[in-house]
Amino acid sequence: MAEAKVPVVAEAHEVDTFHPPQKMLDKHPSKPHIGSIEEYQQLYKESITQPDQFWGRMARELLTWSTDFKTVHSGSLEGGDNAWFLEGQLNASYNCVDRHAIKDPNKVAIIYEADEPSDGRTLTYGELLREVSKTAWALKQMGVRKGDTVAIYLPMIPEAVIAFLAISRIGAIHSVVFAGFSADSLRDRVIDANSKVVITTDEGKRGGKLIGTKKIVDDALKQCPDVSHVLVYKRTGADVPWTAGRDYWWHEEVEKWPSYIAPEPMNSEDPLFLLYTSGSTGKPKGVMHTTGGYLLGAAATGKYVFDIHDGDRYFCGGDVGWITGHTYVVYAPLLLGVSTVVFEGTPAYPNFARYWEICEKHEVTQFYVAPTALRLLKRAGDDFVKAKMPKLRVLGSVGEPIAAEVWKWYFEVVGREECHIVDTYWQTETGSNVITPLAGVTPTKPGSASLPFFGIEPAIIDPVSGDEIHGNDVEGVLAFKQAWPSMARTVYGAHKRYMDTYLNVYKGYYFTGDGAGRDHEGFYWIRGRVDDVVNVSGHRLSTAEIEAALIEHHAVGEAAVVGVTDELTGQAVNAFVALKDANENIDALRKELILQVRKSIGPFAAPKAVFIVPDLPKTRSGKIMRRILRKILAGEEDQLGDTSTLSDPSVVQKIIGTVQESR
Ligand code: 6R9
Repeated sequence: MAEAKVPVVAEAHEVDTFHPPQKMLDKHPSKPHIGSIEEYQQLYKESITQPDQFWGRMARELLTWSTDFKTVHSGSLEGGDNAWFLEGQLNASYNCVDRHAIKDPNKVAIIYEADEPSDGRTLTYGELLREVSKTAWALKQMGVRKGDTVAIYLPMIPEAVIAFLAISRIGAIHSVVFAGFSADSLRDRVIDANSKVVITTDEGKRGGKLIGTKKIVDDALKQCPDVSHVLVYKRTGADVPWTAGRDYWWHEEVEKWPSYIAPEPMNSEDPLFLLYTSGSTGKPKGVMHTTGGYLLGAAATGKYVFDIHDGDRYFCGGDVGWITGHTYVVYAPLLLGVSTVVFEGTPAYPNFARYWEICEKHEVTQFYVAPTALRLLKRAGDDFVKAKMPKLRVLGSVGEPIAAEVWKWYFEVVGREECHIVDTYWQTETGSNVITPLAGVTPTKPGSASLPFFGIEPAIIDPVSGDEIHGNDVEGVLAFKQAWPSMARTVYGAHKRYMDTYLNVYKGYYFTGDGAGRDHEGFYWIRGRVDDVVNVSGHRLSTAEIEAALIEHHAVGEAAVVGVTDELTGQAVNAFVALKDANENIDALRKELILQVRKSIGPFAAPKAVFIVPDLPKTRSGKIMRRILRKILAGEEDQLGDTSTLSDPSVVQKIIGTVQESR
């Protein structure tokens, strides 16, 4: 194998380089797991040149196996058949719960911070084991067997975590659908994953508002004849419609069962979960993660990126409906046996101090959130950041690039220069952080995700030639050269799509879909997606999916959706729509189209602006030129380039007119 390129580390004298603050090290309960950047470089080198040795050791150190593995890794990126820890057997819920409950059943596992600040509670590891077991029995009783898929449509309550672990305890596969998705989206995901059981609540409660989760499930299931049971947790006590023989109350079911059920030993490569994510085509992909490799990625990044130590209280503000919640609300902290905060509310309720009050109240040690929330809180003003957070050591950022001024606000105002900022780059498909600083170790530059995690060998590729660009100070698209344990194994039911999206684009590499630069010191700077994916408030959306939703409206002939820069949400969705018939009431129609997207996908995907135009800019072969629309929205009409290849170049002026009129 080729000599590993160990990233060069920034010199101390550079103005824009921040080192782990001394005050963070002073308040550390012991010391960071990794002693120095040199130690990181040494371990990194081992992880790339001797991955089997490195990951074999990590897997035995961080996870408990009921049967040890013999083969660390097999398969290749070309073949798309990567497998880790073959012959090994383990159970996710045993690793997250039992092994800690046996040691200290009274240790707090879950800190539930309810929407109303006064309503929370805590669950110990002992209680979690009992709850998970009872729920696992209830699911078994409903006919769920090893290998079956169970859908979760739940708000951020402890029962969501219990559901994850109960499902994995009996060897079933969880498929979580974010509780902000519409009935149509839920239906599609339930059908695609073949889920037989759905777990939900009567209602959800978020930011003082009620969400009719059960009603949405009822709507979705009208077209899901294969769902036999719905398990409903009573969150608010609202009166909800009931389908006898299909719907069961959580509290009534679980109380029938014993407080222990043995965990099912699973093969390392057995699927642990599916999580649907958006790509460049209209149909969401069911990204599949397997047991051993995924759990190892979660545990290893929890330990080294966030520097989690025994006794820590970890607070990730992500929702369990997205990958960030899967890996960093549930798996990483529980695998490492610390307390995880499950927060039901929003950063703005009852006011903008909520996050920091939670950090103070529960003596949070690591806090992790998306820049979109930080932008909102920065704008609300520093007066809201009054809470005392003396235990806080690590502040994480995830989901989108963080602007330097937001980074600095996080560091100075929230962290009081006593915390290490970790800007963690990763994806649903990577399972866990892949380019990221290690807390207490890696020097950081605001806006850069810094250096690769263990086992990740980044490559910058020239998108035109498809060749890797070596050396520093280079720009291109980001790919990885080597397989890593927590990488997605397939797209459920569509392995060819998996190959074509990630592994066949550049042979021998995993393609991320992001543009990136590597600076003169080997630090990585993520530039954003190069495909038709937009990132709104850290939510990953497909423009094609939104277009498909718009076209469902009877009045729409054609639609084109683009992402535009937005101060608050990072990017915002803008839609251009050409009508079948010009005689429509434009204002009413705009509202209907926004509703259409809310209904087809969910409120978070709703376009911020809808432009009704006579036609879309298309090439003679009919391909929509979204690039031109982006330029017009950015006010760069003078940089449209050659428009003579359009089938009707005159539409451009008309679109410019419509956009300008609306401003
Ligand atoms: C974890 C998550 C993945 C996409 C990814 C990239 C963007 C994530 C980032 C970041 C810049 C970071 N992204 N982390 N961009 N800096 N630290 O968000 O997963 O929802 O699958 O989105 O998010 O564009 O490709 P997912």
